[in-house]
Amino acid sequence: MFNKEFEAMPVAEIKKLQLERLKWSLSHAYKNNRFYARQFDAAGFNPADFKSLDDMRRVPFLNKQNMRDNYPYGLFATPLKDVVRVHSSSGTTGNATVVGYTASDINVFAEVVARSLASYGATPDDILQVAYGYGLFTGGLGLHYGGEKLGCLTVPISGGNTERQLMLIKDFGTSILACTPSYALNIADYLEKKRPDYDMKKTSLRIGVLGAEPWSEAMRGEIEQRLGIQAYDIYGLSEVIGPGVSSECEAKSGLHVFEDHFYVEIIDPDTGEVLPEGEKGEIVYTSLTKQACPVIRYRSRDITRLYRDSCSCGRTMIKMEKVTGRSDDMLIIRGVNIFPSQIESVLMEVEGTEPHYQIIVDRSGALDDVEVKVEVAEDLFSDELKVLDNLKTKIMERFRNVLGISAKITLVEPLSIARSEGKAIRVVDKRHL
Ligand code: DLL
Repeated sequence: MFNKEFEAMPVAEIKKLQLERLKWSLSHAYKNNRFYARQFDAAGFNPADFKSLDDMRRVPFLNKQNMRDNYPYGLFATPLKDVVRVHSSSGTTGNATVVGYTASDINVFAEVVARSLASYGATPDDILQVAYGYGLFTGGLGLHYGGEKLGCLTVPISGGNTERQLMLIKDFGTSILACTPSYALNIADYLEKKRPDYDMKKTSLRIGVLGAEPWSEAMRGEIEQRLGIQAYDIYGLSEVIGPGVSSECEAKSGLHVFEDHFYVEIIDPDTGEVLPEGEKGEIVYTSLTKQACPVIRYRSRDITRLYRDSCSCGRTMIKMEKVTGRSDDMLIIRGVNIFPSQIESVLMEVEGTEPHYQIIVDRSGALDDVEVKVEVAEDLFSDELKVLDNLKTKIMERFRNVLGISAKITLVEPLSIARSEGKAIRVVDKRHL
């Protein structure tokens, strides 16, 4: 264990610590951030009256829209001079959510990732190849700082370029690969098709640190078998810190939430009612130690269950089940979070398109493919092919630049997308995750 004092703390003590830290975090947000002050006042909640964990029910929720409305720095609770880094999720437009970190927040971030790595059996002897994207996404730098904190030799290769990933695994003697599960499968496909001479089982690679998107037990089995590694789940979200909010251990039976830094509740996504331990619902997060960007009762939209068992690893921290679904329509495409509404607003900015479209997500091989069918204005459709081709390229470029995804664009005739009497079916997800 990287930090036994906390990871194996008796449950009663964890709860005591959480209560103390909640008092601090709630009053920090209230005193130092205008948005929280207004929210709490409107709900008639004063952190000074916060006496027990049950009082959490009186604290108002925070949602993604609140974060967007406060773009970029409106949810910061420290002066900008104390903020040393920002990350961001979902799109590169003004709709993105921006999160800030003080030096102490970065330290906590590195600590929870180091704990995660240690829980898969990583040690300072390991060589960690970080194939999550570096940049505003929390995956690359998050794993990087965690790897260094644990003392691993950390290789900042970032995502993509499979041939180079394979070369470094061999040349550097990489023992741990951190990437999305779909990229891990993509590597397996690549080896099969293009590099039958490369035997991953003969390399030093032994562990996969996989997350940032939902993946099933079946996928785990396939990755482990085809790459000859142990594959572990790492979970997190930028709003709360990034990767390392929770992590599997060698037992592979749920993810321990690092409860000394994050307070978790499960609510009914329709009513907001807190559900008893063990029931499935939406997981809600409150940060306990974050300075720059405290999150208070953040509605993640991720659906899971919380439970305590006596885990064979010795950790006492509560477990969450693998996240397999969301209570909103957010799509995760090759690790990039996208809402259909963002696709719609990109389309609507392009002249010649109609507000009728359908997003089809599928998986060919290991990676996600997106096709967007868009109806084209009547007068354009009868135009020459070149005009339509130009339109297609324009939409594709907008998708790449604004949303960060490559999509196949199919222009279709007016009225050819089925009209529905109720809600339009905007997304057809064929991935069966
Ligand atoms: O995906 C942080 C991360 C990076 C996690 C690298 C793990 C590894 P966001 O881009 O803000 O942050 O996306 C957060 O992704 O609310 C979940 O819906 C989904 N997600 C993240 N990890 C998992 C996982 C990063 N292990 C959103 N299983 C979250 C299922 C996951 N879903």
